[in-house]
Amino acid sequence: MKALLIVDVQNDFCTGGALATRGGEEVAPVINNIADKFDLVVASKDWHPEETVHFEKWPVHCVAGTHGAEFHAELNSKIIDQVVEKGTANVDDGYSAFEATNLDLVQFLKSKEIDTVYVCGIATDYCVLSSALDAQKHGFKTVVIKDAIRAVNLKEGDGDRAIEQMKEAGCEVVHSNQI
Ligand code: VGL
Ligand code: ZN
Repeated sequence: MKALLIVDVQNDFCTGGALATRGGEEVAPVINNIADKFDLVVASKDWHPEETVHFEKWPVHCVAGTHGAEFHAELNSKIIDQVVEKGTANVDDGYSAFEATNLDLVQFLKSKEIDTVYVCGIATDYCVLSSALDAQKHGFKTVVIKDAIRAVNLKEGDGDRAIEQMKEAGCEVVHSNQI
C-alpha cells in the first residue's frame, strides 16, 4: 500500500509568508492531481508555540492556530486523511513528520499496511529532507516527487544538495507524471 506524505504546504512557506520559498504554492495543484493514486494521504503541519528556540534560527512562522500555519488554500483539503503536527515543543528539531507529537506516524502507517511513502511539499532542504530520510530509515520504500517540492535555499544549491542526499540514502526521485 502506498501513502502520500504532504509536508508543510502552509501559508508561511508560500509566497507572502513569513518563511516563503520561491513558488511554494505551485506544489499544491501537482499534489491535488496525484492524490487519488494513493491508499492514504497524510499531511504534516509545522505547528510551533509562540516562543521557541526554533525562532532563534528562523523568522517567526507557523505559530499554532495562526493564518500562517494553515494549509495553503490551493491545497485541496478533501484529499487529506490524516494531519500530523510537528515542531510543537520548545526545541530546534522536529523537522521530520516522523517527529509528530499528535500521532506515532510509523505505527499509523504500519497499521494501514503502508510499505511505500511518497514525499512531497515544503521545504526540500529541511522538512522534506528530514521526513524522507526518516521514512527510509524506518524501512519504508521512499520516493520523492521532484516537481512537488520547493526549497528555502538559504544557501544557493541547498535544495539540489538535499535531493542528492536523499538519493544517496536510498530514496528514489521521480516526476509526478511517472506515478
Ligand atoms: C521548515 C524551516 C523551519 C520546513 C520548518 O517545513 O521545512 N523549515 N521550520
Ligand atoms: Zn519551523
